[in-house]
Amino acid sequence: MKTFEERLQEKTRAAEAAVRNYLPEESGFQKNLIEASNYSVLAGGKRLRPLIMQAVYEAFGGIGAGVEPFMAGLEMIHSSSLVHDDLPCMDNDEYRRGKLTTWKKYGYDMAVLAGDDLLVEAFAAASHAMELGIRPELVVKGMRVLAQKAGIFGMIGGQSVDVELTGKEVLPDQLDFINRLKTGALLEAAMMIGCILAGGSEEEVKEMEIIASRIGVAFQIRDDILDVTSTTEILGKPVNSDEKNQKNTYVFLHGIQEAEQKVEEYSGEARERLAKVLPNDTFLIQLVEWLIHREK
Ligand code: GRG
Repeated sequence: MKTFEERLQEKTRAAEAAVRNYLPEESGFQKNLIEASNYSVLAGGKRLRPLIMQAVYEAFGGIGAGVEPFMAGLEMIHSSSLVHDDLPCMDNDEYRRGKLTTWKKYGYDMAVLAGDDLLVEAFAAASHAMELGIRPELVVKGMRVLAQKAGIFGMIGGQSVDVELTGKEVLPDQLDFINRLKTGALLEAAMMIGCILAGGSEEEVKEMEIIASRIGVAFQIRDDILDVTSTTEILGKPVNSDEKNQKNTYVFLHGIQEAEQKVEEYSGEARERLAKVLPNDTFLIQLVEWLIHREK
């Protein structure tokens, strides 16, 4: 019997391979832009979103490679958000994952274009699911969720409120909204799409959305805690970045102790719901536990 760590490593490797499979060749007059895009995706990263998508797909009985194009697409969208998040007009960060951020390495202009490129190439990648045996109506459904969770009702919408409220007083409801959309929405996409492509019912997809939203908020609060308790060496990016950027975080509003309690509360609810909807799956429950106790 494999340990959780062995299964996690195996699934991370599978996610890594799926992502690499859909990256374009670096050639042509636009080679520099393609290099900048690929650099952003290949700079490291835990590959959480694609590995969660695949784990949910398998937990709902999905088999085969049909989920892989969506795994790659989702990771491209995640990478595009990190590229834009690091830009001088946003967080103005020079390091991520222990490497220079895309704009520091390729310039502000190329980084804006790389973020745009990854955002649209994600949908081109996802469309390949049709050739890999996923029914066309499920591919369209998956692509709709991908767009909705990335767009104004998802990650980009959450980021816009975060940007507007930076340096201003924020209400607890507003902060929850930001965390749920900015960070939670892509995790919702991961779990919902895994379920959709495996042929899950409307109710099951809805339940995945709720579970992922709780995991997403817990994940973001853990991120905020790490920003004040970890080190640059471990995180691969500057610590105390939220304070520098006058970011409203759960830690800033409520303190570390309450933030820790909130992480436990949200992740506990996610674990309970998972145990009900997927009683035979232990990996996802262990993954939630690992995610919220992660050190980077
Ligand atoms: C792409 C048009 C376009 C806009 C982007 C900047 C932006 C809009 C959104 C920001 C969203 C964001 C960066 C949220 C933070 C989410 C978060 C906690 C990311 C860290 O995720 P990990 O830990 O990172 O999975 P790794 O490095 O492991 O991939």
